[in-house]
Amino acid sequence: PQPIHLHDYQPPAYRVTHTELKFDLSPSATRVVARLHLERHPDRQEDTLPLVLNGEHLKLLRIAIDGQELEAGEYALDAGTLTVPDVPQRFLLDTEVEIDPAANTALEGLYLSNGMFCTQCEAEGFRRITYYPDRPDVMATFSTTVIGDKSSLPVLLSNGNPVERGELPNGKHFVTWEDPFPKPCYLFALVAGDLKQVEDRFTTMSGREVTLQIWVEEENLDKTEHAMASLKRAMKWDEETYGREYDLDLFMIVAVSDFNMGAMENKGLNIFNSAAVLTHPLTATDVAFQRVEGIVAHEYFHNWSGNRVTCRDWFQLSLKEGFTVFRDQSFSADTNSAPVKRIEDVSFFRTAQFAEDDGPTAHPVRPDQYIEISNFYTLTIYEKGAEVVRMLRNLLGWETFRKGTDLYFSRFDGQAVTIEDFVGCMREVSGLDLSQFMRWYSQAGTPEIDANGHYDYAKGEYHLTLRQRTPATPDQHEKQPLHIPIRLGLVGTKSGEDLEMTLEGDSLGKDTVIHLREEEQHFVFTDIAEAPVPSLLRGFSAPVKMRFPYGREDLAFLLQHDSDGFNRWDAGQRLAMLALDDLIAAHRNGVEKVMDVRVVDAFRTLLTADIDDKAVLAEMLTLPSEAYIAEQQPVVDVDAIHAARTFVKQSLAVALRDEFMAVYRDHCVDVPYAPEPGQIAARSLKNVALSYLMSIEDEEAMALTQRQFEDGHNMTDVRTALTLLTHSSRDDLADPALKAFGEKWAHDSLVMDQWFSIQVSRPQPDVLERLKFLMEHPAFSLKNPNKVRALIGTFASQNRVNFHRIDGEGYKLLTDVVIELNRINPEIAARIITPLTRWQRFDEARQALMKDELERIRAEELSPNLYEVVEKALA
Ligand code: BAL
Ligand code: ZN
Repeated sequence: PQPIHLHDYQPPAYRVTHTELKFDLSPSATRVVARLHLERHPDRQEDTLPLVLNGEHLKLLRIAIDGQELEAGEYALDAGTLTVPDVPQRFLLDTEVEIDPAANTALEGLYLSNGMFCTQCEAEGFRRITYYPDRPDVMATFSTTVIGDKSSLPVLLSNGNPVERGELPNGKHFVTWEDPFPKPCYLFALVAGDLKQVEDRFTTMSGREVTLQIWVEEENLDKTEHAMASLKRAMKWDEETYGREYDLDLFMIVAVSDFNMGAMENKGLNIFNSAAVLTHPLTATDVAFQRVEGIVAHEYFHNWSGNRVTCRDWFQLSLKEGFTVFRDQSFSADTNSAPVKRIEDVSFFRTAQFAEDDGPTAHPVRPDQYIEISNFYTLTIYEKGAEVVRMLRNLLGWETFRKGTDLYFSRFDGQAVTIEDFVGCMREVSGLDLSQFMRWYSQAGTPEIDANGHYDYAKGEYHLTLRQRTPATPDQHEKQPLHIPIRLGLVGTKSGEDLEMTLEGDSLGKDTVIHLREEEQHFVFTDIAEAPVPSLLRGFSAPVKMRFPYGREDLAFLLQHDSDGFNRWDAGQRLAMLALDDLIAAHRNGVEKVMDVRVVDAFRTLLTADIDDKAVLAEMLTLPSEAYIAEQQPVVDVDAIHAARTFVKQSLAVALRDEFMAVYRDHCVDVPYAPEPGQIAARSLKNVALSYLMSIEDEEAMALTQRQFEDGHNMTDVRTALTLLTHSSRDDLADPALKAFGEKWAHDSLVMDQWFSIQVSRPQPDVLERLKFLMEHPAFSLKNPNKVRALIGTFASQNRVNFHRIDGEGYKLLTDVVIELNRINPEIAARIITPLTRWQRFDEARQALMKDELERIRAEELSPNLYEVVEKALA
């Protein structure tokens, strides 16, 4: 397969103004009749241009132009295209194809999930439905008729509004849907099945009534309430925050069990992975409730940032995804605890996106080439893209940024545009020169800032030097300096307060942003009355690694005094990291491990201080994850990291046993479950405390954990308890609990996913055998992406000590699965392989084992998805 390049972009030769589709559904032989209203693109008036349409896995039955049937020699077919050399300037193209949804295990295009028909067309799935110019800059209105068996498929859905329905011979019926908003085909959707709905209404800001429907299988009707409430909150928030109103009379969400992504923003008919929409207190954790709220909002927000204004080409993917993630993050921050949302997002970002930037598939927020676009639904496009939009918001200030988004939505409504168009609006409304800022979109890799500072007592000045450098990434060896906004404060060591800052005569207040544009810059803050500790990169004001030679006392001081909640948390993480570094070294050198008392003291202060935001406190008490610690090491030593982290956790539990116990007992919420911030905070705090106590297998804690499991008040508490039991050495307690849980929830696929994850994340060495055994479990299937993620994904990405076993058995297992998935579902195969592609980060023995497995994959006949990833990994 050959890469596609951004610089080769050309407008399409022909565009579609209107698309008429008729589906006659049948599991193995669905007929799709398409009539495309085509015309030559005004910018492509070269003499002769063939009509080239995309199409894959289609059986062409008929083709006609303006009613004239084409003979065999008048068009050409290959595995990916249909070419008609000679067509008029404006014409009607009729085709009829047959497709096989039942055989479609890739879950792209039209496929069957649990007996229902559904679609996934982003990015390039529509070409598996009919011949079409499958690219986002071809936008058409759609009219879709769906025909199906009335008894097995009573519900027939597509985009827009239903305009006609009726009975047909042979027990069939039909519904016709009209979508008046021009859209690219990646936003097309169809669902047909035996579904039930819950319905609600929303009155928009201009007073229009919108019907809201969530369609699910009957047994899931009691799991839709939270998604519906989230949807209504999101609709209101987008009106109040961005002035965006919903535009159709009907908004539908459908839950499906087999889905590659989390969800999909098809116009008026969002299709969701059931895991991203269904919740019930007894089956979903607090984390799942919050995730559902965020994803429902994300897909809804796409109606403007993605659908009304879409991407010109797939290189611009972050135009809609980065912006929409920024919007959903802001919504969740406004709806829940803003500091905790930021901590969670950054904690995840610094672990996973930094690792992506540091690996063989590193790419810019706007890539300049790809082989398979579905490999680019990445943390860089989504999360780093969101950080770039966040920086823009901060550079412009909210009000000017909002003027920019208003301009963007009005100027480009109904169009397919580029990142320049978006940033151009921001430049226009602010007058700022954003030319250097644009490098954030084109330059891959994580910038590293080395900061140094000193206080000049005689002059009362604080001198801060910042140096930036972005390490080379596989396709980009030379890097340019970026425009990096750094929010900071100077915290007085005597007063514990933020100090007033003056820079070059300008009074900046106690919290300000300085702009690093050069490779190295020197900042002198004058009139600083006392020696400060700098609090740098407050709120994670730019997606960079900030290094400063903080001493442990400095960090303990910031942990107590920093006025920025995010940096207070970060100071705690840095302090724990220093202790962990020492212990990792001790483990490697076979030296006795000694716990740093400063960390113990800092934790004691946290546990006994009266901190209002319990959710932030829970985050502060959470040690950096093994994955995050690994990110900080030059060569990852999984065993030393695991041993050091376990030692810190156990030492804290021994030293602060009574404090943890008091926190646990004080935060047992005894009220009916609600996914509201106060309750969620209390549950997370008490469960963090319990996990410390269980790390030393405290007898009383063991009994409390068992009781928490048996009480079964809500899935958050039950899952925590079951995880702690399963991860303890007490198989005599864990095994009966796992058995009881597995039997109780055998009927609930999403709960069984949790049951799988809990078992394969346990640190004991028997986990590989357990995993193999679970792969034979009737509830497991390689065809279901959620199952693959729960069992294989959890093991490979979260059970680091066992996946990286020195006998290579963990690598072998993942490789075997990837090879099978290559045939079943290439998109999932190319994702699940990720941990194996990071071989450069490990010792030589593991590197060799991992590369051998990658070679074993390379020897297979690979899908373009895996080909691209494996070639990069082995380059
Ligand atoms: N557009 C793909 C799924 C999402 O990001 O919403
Ligand atoms: Zn999205």
